[in-house]
Amino acid sequence: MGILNVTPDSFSDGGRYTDVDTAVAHGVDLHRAGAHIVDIGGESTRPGAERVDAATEIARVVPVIAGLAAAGVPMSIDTTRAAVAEAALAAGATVINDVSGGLADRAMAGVARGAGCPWILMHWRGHSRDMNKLAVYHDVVAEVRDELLERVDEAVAGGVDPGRIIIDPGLGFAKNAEHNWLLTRHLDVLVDLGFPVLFAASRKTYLGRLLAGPDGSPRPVDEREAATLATSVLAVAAGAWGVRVHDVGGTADALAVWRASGAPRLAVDK
Ligand code: PMM
Repeated sequence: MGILNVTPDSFSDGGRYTDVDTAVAHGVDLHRAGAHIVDIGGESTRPGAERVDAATEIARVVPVIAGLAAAGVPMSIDTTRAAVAEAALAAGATVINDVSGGLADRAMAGVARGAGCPWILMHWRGHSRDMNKLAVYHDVVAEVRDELLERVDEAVAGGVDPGRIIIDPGLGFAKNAEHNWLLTRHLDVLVDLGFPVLFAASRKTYLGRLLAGPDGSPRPVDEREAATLATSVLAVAAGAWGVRVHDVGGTADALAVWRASGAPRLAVDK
């Protein structure tokens, strides 16, 4: 899954693709580089981000989705709002990527049911403004698993086909670096639930901290690519269904190496 944020303020690509033609051209490039899905977002979810209204989000994403649909590019809409998802699906997106797992807008289940489309349910505890103080767990892996299963149960109770549900641990969303590493190490716990698992570590803050310079300053966002590739290979080797990344070409190359090696799924200690 290739990332295309049409926002002025996303942490990595914010501000780069606010012009429709540039955004469409980049989406086509991501698809050509090997993305099976291009994920279009119109609201930044970086920690501390302020919200925009639904009309602004729709105005940002719909022209880009229409342009990419005309070019034959498969897309997901990265939104927590049912109205935005509906507008995006009408414009040509075919997957809902909901970082709130249906919690932010209870009308989302109806949209997913009505469209019969895949719905990515990410683990989430609250909007970006508040999420750092929600990063409190006794056992992050078990709690993320159980809270994701609650989201799945509610979606299915709302009439959504379980065969259309994809789950995601939500790295960095109400999670600190240690939580992210534990979820990576024990990704098999989510994989074993039987739903496809999406893993989205690309360029996130905890990688910048891991690679901090001698003065303690985090590695800049655009110098976290090699680390991102390593997380993607680890995730796919652990059974992830997909990875959500900025550098699609590099990821495709890294995964080609993993496939050619014939390496078995990683044996993770339980
Ligand atoms: N992370 C971001 C945005 N959307 N969607 C899913 N399913 N999982 C994620 O972890 C996720 C997401 C934030 O990263 P960005 O600013 O690079 O888009």
